[in-house]
Amino acid sequence: MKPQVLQHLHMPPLLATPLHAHYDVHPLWQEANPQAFLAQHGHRFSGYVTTARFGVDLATLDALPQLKVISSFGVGTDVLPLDAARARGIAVGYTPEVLNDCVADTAFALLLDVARGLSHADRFVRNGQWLQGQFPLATKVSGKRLGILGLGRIGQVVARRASGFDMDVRYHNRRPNPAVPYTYEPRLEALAEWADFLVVISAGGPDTHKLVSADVLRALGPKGFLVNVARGTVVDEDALVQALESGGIAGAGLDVYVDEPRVPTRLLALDNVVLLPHLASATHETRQAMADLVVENLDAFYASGAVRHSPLG
Ligand code: NAP
Ligand code: 8YV
Repeated sequence: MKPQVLQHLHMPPLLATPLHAHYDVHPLWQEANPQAFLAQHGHRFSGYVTTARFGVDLATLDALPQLKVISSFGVGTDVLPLDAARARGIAVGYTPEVLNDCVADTAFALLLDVARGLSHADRFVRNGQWLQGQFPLATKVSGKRLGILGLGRIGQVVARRASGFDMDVRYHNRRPNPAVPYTYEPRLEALAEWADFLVVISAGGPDTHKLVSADVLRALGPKGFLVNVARGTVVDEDALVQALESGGIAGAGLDVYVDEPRVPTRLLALDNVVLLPHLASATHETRQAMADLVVENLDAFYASGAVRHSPLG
C-alpha cells in the first residue's frame, strides 16, 4: 500500500505526476471545509507536501497525529513549524542549492533593470513617449559597490555574478564566513552606507523582521538601490515606500512583499521600482529540480527514516 500524503495546495504537473506515482495523495486544497476534513481524516496521513511560501500551520499539524514527514517545495523555512516538528519527531525536507542560480540571476536582473531603468524604458517606448523626446540618463552598474545582506548559498552566487561586473562586494551576516574572499561588515547600516546597491537575500522569519529599517534605507541614501529577493518581511515595507516616493533611495527591485500577492498600491505608481510576482526560482529547469527533491526527500524518508535535505540539521 502506498503511504498516504496530504497535499497542501495545487501543484504543477511536474510535481503532482511523480507524487501520485509514488504516494496516495489527497488534495487538501480541494476540500470545501479543510478543518472538517482534517478532524475526520487527519489520522490517516503520514506525509505532508507544501511549499516554502505557504508552509503548514500548527493547527493543521495538531490535526495530523500520525504525521511523520513534511516535504516542502522551496528553501525558505520561515513558514515551516520547525520547532514543533523537532519536538514531535516529524522529519522536514526542503530544496536547497538547486535554485541558487535562478534566484541569483533574478537578483541581478532586478539590479540591472532598476539601475538602468529598463522596465521604465520599455513602458516609455510602448506609450509612444520616445516620439516626444529622449529617455532620461540612468545609473552605471559595472565597477560599483555591492552590499549583500545574507551571504549564504544564494548570496554567494550573487557575489560571483557581481565579479563579472567588476563590482566590489561586501556583506553582512550575523557571523563572518572565513571561507569567502569578501569583506565582512558587522553593521548592516554601515554596509548600506558604503554600498551603491544592497541586495537582500538573507533568511526570513522573526530574526530578520524589518532588518532593513528606515535607518538602513537612510544610510543607503538617495543614490542607492535596494534589491529584495529574500522575503518581504526582511524590509520595513512602509519605510521603503516612503523612501521611494521621497527620493530617500534611488530605486528598488522587488520579488517579494509582506502580504503576497498584494503589493502596496503606492508602489504601482512609481517608475523607480521594478515589481516581480515572487518568480525568482520560477524556470522550467529549476522548478523541475525542486520538484525532484520534494519527491526524493519523501522517498528517502519512507525508505530509510531520514529525508535527503533537512533544515533541522
Ligand atoms: P542560507 O544559505 O541559509 O543563507 C541565509 C543567509 O542569511 C546566511 O548567510 C545567514 O548568515 C543570513 N542570515 C540569517 N539570519 C540573519 C540575521 N538575523 N541577520 C543577518 N543575516 C542573517 O539560505 P539560502 O539558500 O541562500 O536562501 C536565502 C533565503 O532566500 C531563503 O531563506 C528564502 O527566504 C529566500 N528565497 C527566496 C526565493 C524567491 O523566490 N524570491 C527563492 C529562494 C529563496 P548567518 O547565519 O551567519 O547570519
Ligand atoms: C518559491 C521560495 O517561490 O524557495 C523559496 O524559499 O520562496 C521560492 O523558491 C516557493 O518555494 C514556491 O512556492
